[in-house]
Amino acid sequence: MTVKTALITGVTGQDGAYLLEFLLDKGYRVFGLKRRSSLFNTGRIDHLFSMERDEESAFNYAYCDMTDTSNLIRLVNDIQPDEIYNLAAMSHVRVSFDMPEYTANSDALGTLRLLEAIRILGLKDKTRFYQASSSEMYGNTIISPQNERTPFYPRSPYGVAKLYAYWITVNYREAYSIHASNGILFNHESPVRGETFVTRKITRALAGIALNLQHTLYLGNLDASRDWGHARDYVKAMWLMLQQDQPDDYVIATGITTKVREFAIKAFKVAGISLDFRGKGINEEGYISAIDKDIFSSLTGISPDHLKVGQTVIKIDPFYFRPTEIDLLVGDSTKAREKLGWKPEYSLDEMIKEMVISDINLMKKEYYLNKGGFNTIRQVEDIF
Ligand code: NAP
Ligand code: G4F
Repeated sequence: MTVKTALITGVTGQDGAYLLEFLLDKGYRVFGLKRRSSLFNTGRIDHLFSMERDEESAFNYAYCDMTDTSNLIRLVNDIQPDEIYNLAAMSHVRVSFDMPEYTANSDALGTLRLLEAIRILGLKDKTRFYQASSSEMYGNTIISPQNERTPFYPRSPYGVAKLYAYWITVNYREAYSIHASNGILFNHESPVRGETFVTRKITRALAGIALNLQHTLYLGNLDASRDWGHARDYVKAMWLMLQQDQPDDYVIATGITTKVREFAIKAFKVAGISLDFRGKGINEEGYISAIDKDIFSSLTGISPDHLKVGQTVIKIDPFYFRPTEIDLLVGDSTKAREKLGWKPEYSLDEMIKEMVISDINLMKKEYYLNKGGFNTIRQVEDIF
């Protein structure tokens, strides 16, 4: 049996880590592209990398940036991949308002550079291409739920850059017959989600509050609704798209949308803390309305004596509002379910529980490693 070779850009990110594990399980040889950074940035994938120098490893990585055309072409030529999964991106919507040009360069032109590599190197009949497109492209659409035929109306520099990447992928498919597919993925999360996305920010802050290491979680728009799935389910859909005879574009979503406020209520509930909300607008706050001591103690290993009913734990900080917001996203993944046979396995509640337990365990470890120094715990409100 011939072993397939895959190239993953963004292998150090959330999806890169889950996809790498998935492809290695399937017997692939995988090359991951990672950026040079002054600190280790491979925490999500270290367990998959062989530490033995003389061992023929199924997973190798090379340094590359999506803005570095010559290096991308050289690497695609060296690796001659059967499949490319283009996951690398400046993926934070709020940050894209601060770094619009860089976002366009890496997310939009970066995709073009990879497609050009396939074309210039004459790999169109060998290399299949997956583009990490995003539900952010739907933006302000009034149509709900969104499917493959819903018109796009992006609302951020990130969404606009992703829209270019989407269309250039379609164009290279039609113009040069490259097997290139777009996965239009709705939000997907996990215990290794970046700490500044709202779900992980909530579960991480909850862990801090439960362990008496943090007092308040500052959030932006509590009314935004998102269709949240689990990254482990979503990387399977990426692979399925590249196994089809014909390339195509697919929406990947759960079909269920939930407000940020509701996500926070569900997360705190896992730790036995009931949350309620009072006040309006920027004065709205989340407070503890009840505590189930048994659930709390069995999860954290400590008593909840430091928490009081009535105590405010969530406040609004307008800093987290976006110049243009997307109020509601919910996807219709009928096409993927029918053509790919894909469906999500995780429920939202299962995913939230996994994230909360993971963050409580992680924070306990971090706390003890830091010998209890309060200031050494990174405060989530200090970052986006
Ligand atoms: P993520 O955790 O932010 O990972 C992004 C990856 O891209 C990281 O490995 C990052 O490297 C790398 N990267 C960023 N800029 C780069 C550059 N200029 N050159 C090379 N590498 C670069 O994102 P994710 O959640 O895994 O998402 C994966 C992809 O799917 C992204 O393209 C994202 O836009 C898209 N997407 C995500 C979702 C979602 O809900 N998660 C939904 C739809 C689409 P470092 O580790 O060094 O930062
Ligand atoms: O978690 P978020 O930052 O994710 P967002 O903006 O939906 O983008 C994510 O999903 C996209 C798919 O649709 C991906 F393409 C993209 O790469 C990324 O993975 O914010 C979700 C919602 C927003 O409406 C935001 O305004 O939560 C709201 N929110 C409220 N308070 C907050 C906060 N978001 C963040 N990051 N931080 C807050 O304090």
